Amino acid sequence: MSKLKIAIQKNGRLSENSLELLKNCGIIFQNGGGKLIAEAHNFPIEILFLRDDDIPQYVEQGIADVGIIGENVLVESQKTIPVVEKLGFSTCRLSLAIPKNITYSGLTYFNNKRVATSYPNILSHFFQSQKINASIEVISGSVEIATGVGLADAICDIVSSGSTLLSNGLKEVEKVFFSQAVLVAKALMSPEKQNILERLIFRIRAVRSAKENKYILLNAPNKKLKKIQKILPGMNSPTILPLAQKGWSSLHSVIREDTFWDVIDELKLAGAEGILIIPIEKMIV
Ligand code: PRT
Ligand code: ZN
Repeated sequence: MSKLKIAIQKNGRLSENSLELLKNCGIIFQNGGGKLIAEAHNFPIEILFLRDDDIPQYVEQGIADVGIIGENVLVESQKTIPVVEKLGFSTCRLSLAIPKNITYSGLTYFNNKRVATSYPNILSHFFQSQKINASIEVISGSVEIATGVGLADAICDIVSSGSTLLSNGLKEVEKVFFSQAVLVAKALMSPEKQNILERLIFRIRAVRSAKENKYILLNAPNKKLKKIQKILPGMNSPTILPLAQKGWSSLHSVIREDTFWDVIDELKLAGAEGILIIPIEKMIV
């Protein structure tokens, strides 16, 4: 029976989340001891541990069938491999930054300037689209020190919290590209592998929906239920069960985690009591 080969980052900012995603999908495998390949015990999948920059090539050449990488690495690689699912973790942006004591006058500031980056393809595409004529200095690491040592007037690098820029005396002035981890797949796959991939994506979606949603239980007097239902943007109509106490009911529903904090006060005002919020293990919609 054929197995789907998935390439994930061996060691770095994508590794932990990639491993956790597979684990939450119920896929069990032995990891560690510097192994480069692991086989899952309970799902037809083989895991290849690679440097993230190598993953697009492995997938393009079909050595791996699918891979998890940042969109920044995918777009920079210029490989035409399709994204089959966005994964929502390792979010970051590629930004232009300049020394913080320089007054920024807008994008034209970059005309005739030297910009250091490890992302020459994304950056030159951006400059072209904005009709900016800058020279790009390609360096592979420690980009944030390039202005300090006189290699460049500005940098274009990955930003997440922004603290690396700050501690290097730089300020973010333009956001060039937004990135998150994505699942990429080779263009042509056997029907058998395609089927495994679809099963994997199904599980990934169930894991992600579960993370984004919470199960909510609350008690309320029957006469207040209508109002409470209006406040709750549940996935379907809520379940309402009578309580032992006459005239009261328990209401169960699913709520998005990010909207919960917005509606909690409203719910209490509307008469909800004993509100419980419970994590969902998996959610099939
Ligand atoms: O060894 P390998 O080649 O596999 O890994 P790598 O060193 O090339 O990449 P790695 O592990 O650093 O990052 C992998 C991916 O994580 C990137 O391609 C991005 O898609 C994503 N990601 C998310 C980040 C960050 N956040 C991030 N903050 N990648 C890098 N950074 C770095 C950035 O380069 C800068 O030095 O963190 C610093 C900025 O962070 P803040 O929080 O101070 O702004
Ligand atoms: Zn890398």
